[in-house]
Amino acid sequence: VAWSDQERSIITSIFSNLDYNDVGPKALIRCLIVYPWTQRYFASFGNLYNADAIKTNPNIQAHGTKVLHGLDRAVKNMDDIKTTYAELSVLHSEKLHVDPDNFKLLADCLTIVIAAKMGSGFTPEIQATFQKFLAVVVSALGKQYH
Ligand code: HEG
Repeated sequence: VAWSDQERSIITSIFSNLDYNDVGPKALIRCLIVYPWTQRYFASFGNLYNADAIKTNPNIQAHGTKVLHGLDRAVKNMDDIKTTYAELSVLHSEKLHVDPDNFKLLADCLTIVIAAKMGSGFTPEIQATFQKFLAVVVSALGKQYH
């Protein structure tokens, strides 16, 4: 995947202005509520009984922040995202048995949360770059499935 200087600066700028503790949980919470079948992987996280329970579950909040920080590795290694995520892909495939279709769902929820935060600053050009970045991440996370 080739990245222009403009795309690199857009991605760096989005992540350097990100409130991880707010955006990470919001994206994961949205994914679990909008696509309830994604809840099945979090059975050990406690009460996910309804939207309120999901929103206030501290394990979900902590995990949302952790997943968002997981994207830092892609930001720092934009030229080799596939290798960067090889191990994480194996973990999601062989240990967690997460259906890889779900990566796209979480990525879309993250885009929506960031769009809502950036408002009119989330221009079509910025959306194009952000979605390209997430598409590469989603593909890399799915690479070790067979
Ligand atoms: Mg995954 C663990 C990142 C999507 C379910 N996820 C993790 C971990 C990271 C991560 C960094 C911790 C790994 C470790 O402990 O070594 N996850 C990550 C990214 C993305 C993603 C970057 C996509 C953008 N994860 C994802 C999706 C699901 C899921 C879509 C399920 C719907 N992840 C999952 C579970 C765990 C992790 C169940 C283990 C949680 C735990 O038991 O603590």
